[in-house]
Amino acid sequence: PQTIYLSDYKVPAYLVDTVELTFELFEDGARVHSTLELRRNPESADVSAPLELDGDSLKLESVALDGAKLAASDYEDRGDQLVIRSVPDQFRLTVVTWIEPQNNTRLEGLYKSSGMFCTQCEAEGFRCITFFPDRPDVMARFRTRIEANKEAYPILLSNGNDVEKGELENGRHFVTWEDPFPKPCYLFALVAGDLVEKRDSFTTCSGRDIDLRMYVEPRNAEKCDHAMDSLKRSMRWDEEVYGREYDLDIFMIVAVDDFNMGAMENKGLNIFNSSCVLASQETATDLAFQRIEAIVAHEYFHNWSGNRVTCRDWFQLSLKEGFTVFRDAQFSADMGSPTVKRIEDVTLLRTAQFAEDSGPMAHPVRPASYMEITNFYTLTIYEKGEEVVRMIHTLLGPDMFRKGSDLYFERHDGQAVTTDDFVRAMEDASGRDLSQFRLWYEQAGTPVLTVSDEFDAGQGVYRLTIEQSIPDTPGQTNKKPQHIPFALGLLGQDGQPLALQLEADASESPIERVLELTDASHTFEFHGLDAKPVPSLLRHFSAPVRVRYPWTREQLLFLMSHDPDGFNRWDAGQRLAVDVIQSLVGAADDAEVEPRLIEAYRSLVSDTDLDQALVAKMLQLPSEAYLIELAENADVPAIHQAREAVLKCLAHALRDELLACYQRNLETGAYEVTPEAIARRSLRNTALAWLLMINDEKGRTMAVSQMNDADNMTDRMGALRALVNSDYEDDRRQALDEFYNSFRDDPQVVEQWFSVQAASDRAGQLPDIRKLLEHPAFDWKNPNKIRSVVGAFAGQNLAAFHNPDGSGYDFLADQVCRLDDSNPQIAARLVTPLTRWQKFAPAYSGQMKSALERIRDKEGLSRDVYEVVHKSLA
Ligand code: HT7
Ligand code: ZN
Repeated sequence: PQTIYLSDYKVPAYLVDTVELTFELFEDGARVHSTLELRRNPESADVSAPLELDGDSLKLESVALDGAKLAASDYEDRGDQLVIRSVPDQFRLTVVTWIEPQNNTRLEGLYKSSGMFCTQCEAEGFRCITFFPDRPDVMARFRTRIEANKEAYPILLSNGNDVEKGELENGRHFVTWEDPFPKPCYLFALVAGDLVEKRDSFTTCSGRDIDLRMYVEPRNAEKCDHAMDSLKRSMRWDEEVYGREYDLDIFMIVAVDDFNMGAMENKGLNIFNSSCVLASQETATDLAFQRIEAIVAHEYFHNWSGNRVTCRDWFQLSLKEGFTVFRDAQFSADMGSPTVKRIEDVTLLRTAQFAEDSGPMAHPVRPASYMEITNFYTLTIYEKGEEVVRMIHTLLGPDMFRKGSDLYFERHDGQAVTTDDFVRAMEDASGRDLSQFRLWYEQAGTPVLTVSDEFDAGQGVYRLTIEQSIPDTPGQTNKKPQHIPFALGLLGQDGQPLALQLEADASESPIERVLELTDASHTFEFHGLDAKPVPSLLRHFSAPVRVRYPWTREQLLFLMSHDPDGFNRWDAGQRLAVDVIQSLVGAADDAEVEPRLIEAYRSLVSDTDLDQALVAKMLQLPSEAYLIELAENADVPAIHQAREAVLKCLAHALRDELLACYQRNLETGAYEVTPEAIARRSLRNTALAWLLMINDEKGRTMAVSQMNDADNMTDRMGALRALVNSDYEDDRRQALDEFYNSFRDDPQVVEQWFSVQAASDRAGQLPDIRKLLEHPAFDWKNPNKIRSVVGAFAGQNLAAFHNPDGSGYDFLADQVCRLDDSNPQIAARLVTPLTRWQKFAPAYSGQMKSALERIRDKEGLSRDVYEVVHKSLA
């Protein structure tokens, strides 16, 4: 496959002003008539360039130029391109293609899901519908007519406003949609199906009434309220916090079961994976409720950060994704607890993005090259991209940041731009120089900050030295120092925050500062101190970096109970738990667990004064995935064992407190999705899980009755998960059977049922996983089912996946090869756990590498999987 380079970017040779599409939808395929008004781009240097339109899996039926049908010799159909050498400066081109949505298992372009037609065009799916300059810097106005059988497809949707509808012969009907906003073709969408409509409305800040509509399969009609409420909250928030008003008269959301990712921000017609939009108290967990709110917000926010201002090319993907993730994170923080939201985001970043950034697929937030763009919808583009925007926010402060975002939207409305344009708007609005900061977009790898300190008692000066280095990543060495905002505070021996008096800035002594690191090494001197303070470093995780500081366990325990920054309190607890678990890896079974850790957890479980949502987070031990990320030559079964030993030791020692915690947090009133209620459910389900880890009989009785009596999925799933992860085999089997029988008709719940087993080292050994793949509810064409079994096994059931006999790796390689033909995007994502082979102890890494080599040698390997596997083996 060919590599595409950012440095080769050229403006498009032709622009498209308008697109008129007619879709004739049938059971055995679809005919697409496309009429484009094209003209040469005056900005293109190539004045005699042929017209080249992208295509993929299209059957070309005819081509006409300004109404005259072209002979086959007038154009060249290369399969992936339609080339017409001789065209006037301005012309109308009509192309008719035949496609087969019913056979489209890649789920790119137009495809069928549960009997409905739907589309996914980002990044390069539009070329699977018709020949077109499929690149985001070609923006056109779309008019779309959809024709289909009325009984089977009563609902026909596309972007914009419906301007015409009517009956046709043979029981068919049509609807025409017009989108007044020019857009790139990746934002095009079409849906046709037998769907129920849920309506609501929203009055914008300028008094316009927007028609809000959700379309779902009839069986999901009662699962729309949460998404609709989330949408209205998002619309209001974007007006209040960013001054962004919605622009069309209609905003539509459609739920589809078969979808490669979470959702898609098509203009005025967002399409969602059912699992990311449908919720009811009985079927969705708190986590799902929160995720739905965040994703609905994310897609809605794209209307400005992505649609009104879009990307010039796909190297700029983080322009829209990083900024929009930042916006949705701010929104979620405002809707719930900012500290808890930050903890969740940093957990993901440190566990998964740091792993990506130190692995063979490491790439900058603005990559310089790619083979297959769908491989670049990564944690680096999204999550690290968010952190980069967050750092700009930290450096500029909220008011200047808002000025910068206003300027960005005003300056670039209707344009396709670059990350550099974004940074320039921030600079121009604030007067700050962000030239060094731009390196965050260019250099891959997670910076390492090595911190050392000393106290000069004679002068009362505390000296803090911070050195930065950025590790080599594929294709990048000898990196330059980056501009890093480093928030910190100092605590006195009594736990009180100290005034931070820097010599250079003696007039001010705040208790928290954001230091700006720009050189390879800095030393900061804090004056006026009586004794050596305890540093609280990188508060709020003010930059996506690793901090190395020789923490003592005393310091961490101190910070855990005194740091006024909730995030750093949690982080101190995590560091302490990591230290304790690491010290037990490979140790004897009866090795002592740090008693001070047990006492710290005892205070936490019994603490009713601290924010209970924070307590619930602090009680979670660092995950196996995070422990692996921190390790060199990771031995997963040994890490698993050490972590479990700590967990069991805590559960034994704190049994009484856990029982009390469970009782204290039992629900009394009606089910609510508020931060307080979520924290209560989290605490009692953590208590339950721990009690079952030690086969506590009382815990077992509580779990069985909670499983039967729960009025919501969080509690039912909490009890099921606890039983599944216990040694009570009969209860486990019975609970799983009962759960399945109660929810067998609900695909979103069945997915949860699959993943709770696949992720469990008790219920998800390889023979169990194979049985799940044979289960009647499993479907190889449905990405959610694949993720809930194969993805959960390889990504969460780490001890089973890393079975020393290599069977887990072979299994994954088999599934990747199997999926490579039908859905290469999903296949390429599933490979991820194998790509990290160099992280593991030799007994594992050799076998992981062999599994990758076997995938590499598969005949007809897709470009998607080829890129991931070859880069991993390079
Ligand atoms: N912008 C959307 C990206 C997306 C996507 C990309 C590749 C293949 C399938 C896809 N479905 C959606 C999602 C988002 O970030 O909002
Ligand atoms: Zn997005």
